[in-house]
Amino acid sequence: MKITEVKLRKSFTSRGDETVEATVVVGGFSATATAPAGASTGKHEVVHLPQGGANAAIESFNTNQIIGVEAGDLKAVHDALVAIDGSDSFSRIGGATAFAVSVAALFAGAKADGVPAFTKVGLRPQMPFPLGNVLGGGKHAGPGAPDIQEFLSSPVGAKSVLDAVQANIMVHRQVLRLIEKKDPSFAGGKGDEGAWAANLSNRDALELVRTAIDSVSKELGFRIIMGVDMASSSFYSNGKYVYRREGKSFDRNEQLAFVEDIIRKYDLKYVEDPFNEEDFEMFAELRKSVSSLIVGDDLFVTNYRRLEKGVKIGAGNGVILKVNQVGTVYMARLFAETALKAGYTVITSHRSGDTCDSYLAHLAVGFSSGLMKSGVIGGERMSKLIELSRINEEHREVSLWRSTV
Ligand code: 2PG
Ligand code: MG
Repeated sequence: MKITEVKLRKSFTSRGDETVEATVVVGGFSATATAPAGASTGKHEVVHLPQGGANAAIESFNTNQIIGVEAGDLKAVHDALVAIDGSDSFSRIGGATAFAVSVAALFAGAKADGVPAFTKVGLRPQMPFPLGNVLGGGKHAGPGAPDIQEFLSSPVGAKSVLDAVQANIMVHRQVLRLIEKKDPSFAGGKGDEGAWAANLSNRDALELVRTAIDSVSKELGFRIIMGVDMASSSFYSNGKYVYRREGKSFDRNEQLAFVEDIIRKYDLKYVEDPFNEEDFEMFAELRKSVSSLIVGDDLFVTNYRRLEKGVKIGAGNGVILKVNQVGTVYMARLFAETALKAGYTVITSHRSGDTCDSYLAHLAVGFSSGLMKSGVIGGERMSKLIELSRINEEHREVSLWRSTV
């Protein structure tokens, strides 16, 4: 069915950043989506908003150019957005506007057709396990916190999404207990995504999360894997990885040795952005030496052309998929197709500044993801997790990812 109306509004993310909300109407059905925004953004992402912010983005958007476009045709919606902007960098209307319209169109189209939104992505649906950060640092927390941005937990041995959500909540609580034991003056601070922001070194943080995960896993009797998002481009400067909190800096070979060491020592099954966003070769090196998921976020920025370059040399074996890095669901689907064809695991992800929208769950299932990265607690995180659990309950025919690590 065709788009009959598009309304745009200025809105805000959980961090208070300006963003754009779109309501797309298809016949008598409408859907609304609001764009999230990152803090540790990749250099090659489309720009969130143009100069002048949300108001400028909305003013430059000619809604007439998208009326009449087939809502469920991802490519047609993408092409209309490119035509309105003048380029696929969305520098005039902002990636936020492209994102909001593209996602709302998919949902309105699904409602009009009376089918679950995840089926509209057009790939083989798969139920991902939640992957959430229980302890944080880097750009998501203050200066006393670890340099590594996210310490992650994923209950891949759980029987259902709901059990996995609960297990991650238990790990998050156990992490608090262990922090308080170490530092009785801990004031309970959290970073942008609800992960604890404590005054800990990287190694102490790794040790602590390992202990928390092991105890919850033992209590529940199923497997919970541990991971990190190093977001290392955010502390890479002049050819060095600068660990400010620890007063150390590593060249790329020392960084490789450090990452290999923590993977082995703390049994990390998931490592995101261990190297700078231009260093495809090092992602390939690490991939050869370990069996964990080595995941590119800032490296690939949901751009299938960058991924094709990575696939050629075996850079990593997993990809973060964030629709707002590239603007439209259509571009993200090209990316997911490229990843799946090359045998990479897709991890569909929230942003550190997000909203209470729950569409991420449908996108994660639709993109055939192994994991959905969306935090552990907080309203804007829980909305996605609970929606994923609803889909899991209502669509038993969609099987849960079988962990490859
Ligand atoms: C990341 C994300 C989400 P941001 O680096 O993976 O956790 O952070 O949205 O700030 O880029
Ligand atoms: Mg990341």
